[in-house]
Order: sequence, then structure tokens, then C-alpha cells
Amino acid sequence: MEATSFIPYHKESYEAPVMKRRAETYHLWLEQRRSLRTFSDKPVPKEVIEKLIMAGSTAPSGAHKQPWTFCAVSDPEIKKKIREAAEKEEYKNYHGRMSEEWLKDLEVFETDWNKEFLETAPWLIILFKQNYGFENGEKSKHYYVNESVGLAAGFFLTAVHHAGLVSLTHTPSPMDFLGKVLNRPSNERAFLLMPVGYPPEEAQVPDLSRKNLEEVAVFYS
Ligand code: IYR
Repeated sequence: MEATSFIPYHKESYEAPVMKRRAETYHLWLEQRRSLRTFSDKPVPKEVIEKLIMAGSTAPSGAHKQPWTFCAVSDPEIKKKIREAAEKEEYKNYHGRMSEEWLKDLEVFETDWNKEFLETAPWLIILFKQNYGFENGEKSKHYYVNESVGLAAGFFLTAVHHAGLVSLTHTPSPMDFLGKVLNRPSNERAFLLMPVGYPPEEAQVPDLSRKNLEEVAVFYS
């Protein structure tokens, strides 16, 4: 991609009271987002997933390289393969690879190696990072890849929330199997697996609260 020139940029802005209300409203809306580990099997149209991916792909990235690939899987055979491979890794994680402290930290989530949602959720989005790119058949550099792809995941998750759907940031580590199952090129590494779908009826989430402002921010004004 070559930028050829600068173009005017117009953005609506607001006076302080309106700005404050908008910031508050947005925060309260984001407070409603939760990670789910159970999903309805109700189908979600492919067109919706396409838009959510395009929203994720608006994230800023190092030198605007957009060093990510969103793989969207609805094929039941592939979902089954992913579940089987993920559960194999997770079994090992829960039976020796994760420390006692780690397992204790996870108790509130009541997670285990069983990952039924990998087959129930209508879509699995596997986000790959591209450690380098290919431009005109040549290897090209990518910059701040982890930061960029993390941002793309965040933008994607807010888009999912906005569409009235739910997701989970799942890392069935080590995740090399995802590149193999999905036949990804050598410049790509699996970064995050995000099931997307409707919440199930009577969905439940752990009763967690988020850190308050004083715990997450320091002001130097
Ligand atoms: N990948 C495992 C374990 C796990 C780890 C963290 I850190 C979590 O926040 C949640 C789970 C699993 O998905 O069960």
C-alpha cells in the first residue's frame, strides 16, 4: 500500500458536557461486555462476520501494515478438528503444564480442558499475526506486530459486542496446531482464538467486578 498524498480529515467534535455524556455512555455500554464460555448454536450470517472483521481491521498498526489475518471458521469438520487439537493441549495444561498458582487464579472461572464451545459457537475467528509480509513476492517488514494485532482483536471484540453477540479470548496454547489445521503460510502465527455467537439461554458469567479508576490510572495534571 502506498500513500500518495494527504487528504482532509473531518471529525465531529463536542463541547465538554456532551463529550462527558458520550464518554460516560460509552463506558457504561462497554461495561456490559463479558467473555462467555458457552454459546448458542444459533447461526450468525457470514455477512455479519465480514463486517465485524472489517471493524477489527480498522485498528491502528505499525507503519499501517495491518499485520493480521482473521480466519473465520464455520465448517463443522474444521471446528471439530480444532476442538480435538485444542483439548489435547488444554488437557496437558490442566494436568501439569500450568502452575498451582495459575490453576488457583482460574478457579473463579470454573474452566477445565473441555472446550465444547469450539463446536457449539457458529463461528471461530482465529486471529493470526503476520511476523512479516509479502509485497510483490518479496519479504517485507512488519512493525510492532503484537501491539497491532492486540489492537485489532480489541476493535473486533467491541464490534462483536455492538452487534449483540458474545465472544471469548481463548488461547489453547501452544497454538501451532491452528496454523496447521488452517494451512496458514510460514509468516503467520496464531495469536488468539475468538468464538463468536449468540449467548445461550440462561447464560451465566462469573460474578466479577472491574478495577476502579484509582487502580488503573495515575494522573499527572
Ligand atoms: N487456556 C486455558 C487456561 C486459561 C488461562 C487463562 I490466563 C485464562 O484467563 C483462562 C483460561 C483455557 O482456556 O482453559
